[in-house]
Amino acid sequence: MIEFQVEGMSCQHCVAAVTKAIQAHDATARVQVDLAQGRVAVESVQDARVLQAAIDEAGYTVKGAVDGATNRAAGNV
Ligand SMILES: [Cu+2]
Repeated sequence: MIEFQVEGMSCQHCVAAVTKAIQAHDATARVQVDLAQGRVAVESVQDARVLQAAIDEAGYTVKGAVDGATNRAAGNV
C-alpha cells in the first residue's frame, strides 16, 4: 500500500475525482481518502509514480508518498 499526502482535497467531489483518476490507471485499485488528513491510501499493482501523476492530473498536489509496510501490491495474485 502507498500513502500519498495530497493538497487541495476539500469535499466528497474531490474524493471521487481522485479515486476515479487512480482507477483510470488501475481499475482494481483500492483507494481510501482521509480528507481531514489530506491522505490518499492506495492499494494497487500500478507504479507509485503513475498513481502520483494521476492524482496530479486530476488537479491536486502530491506533497509526498509513503510506501506501506508490506508491498503486497507488487506481487502477483
Ligand atoms: Cu471538492
